Amino acid sequence: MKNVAILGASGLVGQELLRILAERRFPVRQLKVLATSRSAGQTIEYMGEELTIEEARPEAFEGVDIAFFAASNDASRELAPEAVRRGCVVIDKSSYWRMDPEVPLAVPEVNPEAIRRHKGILASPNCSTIQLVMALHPLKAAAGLRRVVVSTYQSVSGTGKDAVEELRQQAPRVLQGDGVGPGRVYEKPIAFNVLARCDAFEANGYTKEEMKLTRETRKILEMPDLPISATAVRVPVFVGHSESVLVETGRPLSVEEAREALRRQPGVVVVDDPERLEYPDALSAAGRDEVFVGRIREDLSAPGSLWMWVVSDNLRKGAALNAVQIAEFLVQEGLA
Ligand code: 11C
Repeated sequence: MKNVAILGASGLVGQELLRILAERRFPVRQLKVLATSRSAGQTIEYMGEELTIEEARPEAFEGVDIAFFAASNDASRELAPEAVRRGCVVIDKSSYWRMDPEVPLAVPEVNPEAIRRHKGILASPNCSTIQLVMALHPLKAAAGLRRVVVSTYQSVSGTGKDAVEELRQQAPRVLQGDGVGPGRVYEKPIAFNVLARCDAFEANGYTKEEMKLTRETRKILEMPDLPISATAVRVPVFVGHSESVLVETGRPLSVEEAREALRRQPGVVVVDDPERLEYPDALSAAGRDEVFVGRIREDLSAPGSLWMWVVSDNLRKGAALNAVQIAEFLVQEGLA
């Protein structure tokens, strides 16, 4: 049994962490729920028990074996080393530590060996990266990878609670025929719209989300020079990120070979039967643990490349579930 803490327990990912720890019967001896000062004092339910959110100070991590961090980059930067100093293993959902060469960036079905190398902090990747590498990994194992081009269709829950609320409020107003202006979260209406920006722009014209997809995928697949390019788009969907992925494999794979490789990948479900109109969609993926892959077809412009459509619940496999799977691996292997 482990003493567990969740920093950011009142956020969307924090709430999902509580649900998943309970669902999977994670061996929790004692659970501490922590937050930066704003939510401290509020209460939260875990398995029928009411827990009071404590302010996340360094001393709060005394006696904690495993801490999930689902708060800001600043909180992770400041508090993760404090927690590690106190003997705690940190599984961080922020992006702060992900590209640190000393910190494993782990998806347990893809690079479990990275988890064994941890020095106290482990990073869980960005949601859109996790589902992408889950689909790329079996293709890499089957035929190698030469080039990847990905366009994402990301739900508003990836931005957080305020964005979910913004879509909820705008949608009925648009349906009533009222005009909707810029929101507080997005600079343009999100209801019935498609926004070609996830997160801030970087100097190279790509957004931070697009560069996370690029850099994190290279690190997880241990292919530092993999040619990969991304376009990340926000769509008016509450939960579930979708991705259109073009993969050039090392040796050409037939569609059936690719389906077979994907079917063998734990955590991936192939939903790909055009005759029966079966393909993955965000609504069906929401609430599920798996990464769904379909629309696998040869690229007509460049023989030897394949297209696929990859969908997953961004709050579960994209965030909380992946973090809990890392923790389960740590416990199984005696690493925490
Ligand atoms: C989004 N992928 O959908 C982001 C949310 O680095 O973990 C998660 C950000 C991160 O906007």
